[in-house]
Amino acid sequence: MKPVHFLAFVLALAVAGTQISSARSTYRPIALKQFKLEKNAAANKAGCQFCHVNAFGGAGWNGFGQALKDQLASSSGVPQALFDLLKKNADSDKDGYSDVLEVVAGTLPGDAKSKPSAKAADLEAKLKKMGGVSAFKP
Ligand SMILES: [Ca+2]
Repeated sequence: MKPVHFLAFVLALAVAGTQISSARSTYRPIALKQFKLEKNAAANKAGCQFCHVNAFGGAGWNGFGQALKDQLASSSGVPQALFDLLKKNADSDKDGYSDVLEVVAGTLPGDAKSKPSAKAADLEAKLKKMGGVSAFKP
């Protein structure tokens, strides 16, 4: 590879890296803080797969990510959209646990393979103790 080609390659990688990290730096910290996700929670460790199919983000959203994209059209800003989405009490990945209960458990609401080990009734009791879905209000 000629030095000029190598330089172009490195530059392309840097631009791609910036684009990939831009969504992460915009949405991910908001969701982690708003959803009070602990560092060891599956949802925290999963990185971009909280919403994206791909671990590094980009096109391809899971059920929760697609629902968030749709919600962003009618909510004002990301935090409000996240809250409005949880209030719908939907089960984006159809694993039997609503998105809000998965947030309480720290699992991925858009990945049916990631689901809480606790019973839904126990998670609902925990959510109620937290003040209900309002615990995730921005
Ligand atoms: Ca679910």
